[in-house]
Amino acid sequence: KISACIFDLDGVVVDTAKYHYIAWRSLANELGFDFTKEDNERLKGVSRMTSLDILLEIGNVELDEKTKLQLAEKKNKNYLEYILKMTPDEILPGVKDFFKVLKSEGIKIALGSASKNAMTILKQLQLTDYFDAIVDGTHVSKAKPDPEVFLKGAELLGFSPAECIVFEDAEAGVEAALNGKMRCVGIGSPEVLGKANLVVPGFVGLTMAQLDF
Ligand code: B16
Ligand code: MG
Repeated sequence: KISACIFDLDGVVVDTAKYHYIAWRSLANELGFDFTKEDNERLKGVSRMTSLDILLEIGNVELDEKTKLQLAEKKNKNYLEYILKMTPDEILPGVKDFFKVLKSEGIKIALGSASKNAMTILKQLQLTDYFDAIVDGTHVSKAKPDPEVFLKGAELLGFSPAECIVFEDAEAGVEAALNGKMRCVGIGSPEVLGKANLVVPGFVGLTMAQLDF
């Protein structure tokens, strides 16, 4: 039985990865090295500070904590410029219809995102009201693949992990769901998300019957 669906944000509800990429690449260029789209794949689902560590490792740059915090803030300021221009048109195909189906079936909806900008993004997309519970990067101390973010979502809704299904686009996120003893639908390619109970390319045409696993 499904009582709740918990959604990752970046890569599941909206493609913010492209804006993260622009902002991280601009920081890398300022520091004197290149940052490719492939490099950017490594940052999906990863927290802001860990993303910066990965970026600096790629550029072979070592910095003290204070400078790192300043750079992370600089990147986020740049990223926010793009986020604040987002409109509901950028909601990924099929997501809103799927939310409506869940609502009509009485299934609760929660957010489980690593992003500290999640509230801003949901507001830009005019999706805030669909969520019965929101857990984001400001509420958790342990990053995915730790299940904290999803367990908190389930707890806020008052359901056990077995009653929840998580939707994730990142490998670490799929692992987080499974570590929390939740079922998981991978949004993306089976090569990357093979551990999920079901992998689909997106929400278009996804039916409740498919979630019966
Ligand atoms: P912020 P998700 C994650 O969101 C992104 O996938 C990841 O690339 C990003 O570094 C992280 O949020 C932190 O984002 O800098 O906005 O706090 O996929 O867990 O929704
Ligand atoms: Mg994601």
